[in-house]
Amino acid sequence: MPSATLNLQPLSPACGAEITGLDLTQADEGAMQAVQAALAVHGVLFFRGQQLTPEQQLAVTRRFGTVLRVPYIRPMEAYPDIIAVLKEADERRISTFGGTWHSDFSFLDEPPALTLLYAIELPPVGGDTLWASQVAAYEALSPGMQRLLDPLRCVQTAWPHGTRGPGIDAPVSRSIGMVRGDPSADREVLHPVVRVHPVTGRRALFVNPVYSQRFEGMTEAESRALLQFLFQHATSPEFCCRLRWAPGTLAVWDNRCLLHMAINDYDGSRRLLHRTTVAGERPRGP
Ligand SMILES: O=C(O)CCC(=O)C(=O)O
Repeated sequence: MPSATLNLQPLSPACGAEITGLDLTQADEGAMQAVQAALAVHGVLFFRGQQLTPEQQLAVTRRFGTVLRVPYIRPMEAYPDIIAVLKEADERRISTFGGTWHSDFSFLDEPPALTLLYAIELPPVGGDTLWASQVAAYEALSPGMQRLLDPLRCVQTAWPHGTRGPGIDAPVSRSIGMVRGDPSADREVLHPVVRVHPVTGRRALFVNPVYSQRFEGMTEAESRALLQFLFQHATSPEFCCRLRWAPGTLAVWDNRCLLHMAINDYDGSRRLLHRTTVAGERPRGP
């Protein structure tokens, strides 16, 4: 199945495309190649109308690569490779999982390449998710700023995740079990500020306000102004797309070249999605 036969609708010029009429549990090798090619172009794909049991989601995840069992968040009891992203209707005025711009688990030595998020139960309105292309963000910078950033590395850590940024005053949803004291999360890892994508070869910004702490060899105070500029620049509206979920929507995104965040605007409603991840490689700079 050549890519021309995918029923694909881009959501914004920078990133995101919706695919209809494809049952991922039945897709043949040719269709999966077309999907991989579309993912390289759009960064995040939205497959409407899927019907996935946890086993089927794991099988679909395996079509994209090796399933990664992530640390730090308690998985579903029966499925150690799936996280239930849940906020209950009675969890009001509380921060939600992924409610600040981030790239998934960028504090790991080898952060996940892809994340698959499958919508099961949604608020009648709200609970959308945003993505921002970090290739577009990098390419919009001046040559002088690109030259400054290209050789830099940044300290990434999951500690003290949740104590900085917009969620600072709010307790994290009780429905998400964070495993504190996990040695793979509670430490510092150095990653390039500009990441070269292993498939496309394109350069992308690779810092985020949840996990990126300071530049290598600099203090937090010295790093702050430039990091703040990058966090703000990286999420400019023209680099973004926004998904309105429906039950049965599966989003697949590439953490190597996108940031994302969940919009926490649906107090009083239950929202449940199942999340799996595909293993990635150690980020490489220019
Ligand atoms: O719930 C969402 O929309 C996004 C959750 C998230 O940030 C994640 O799965 O990494």
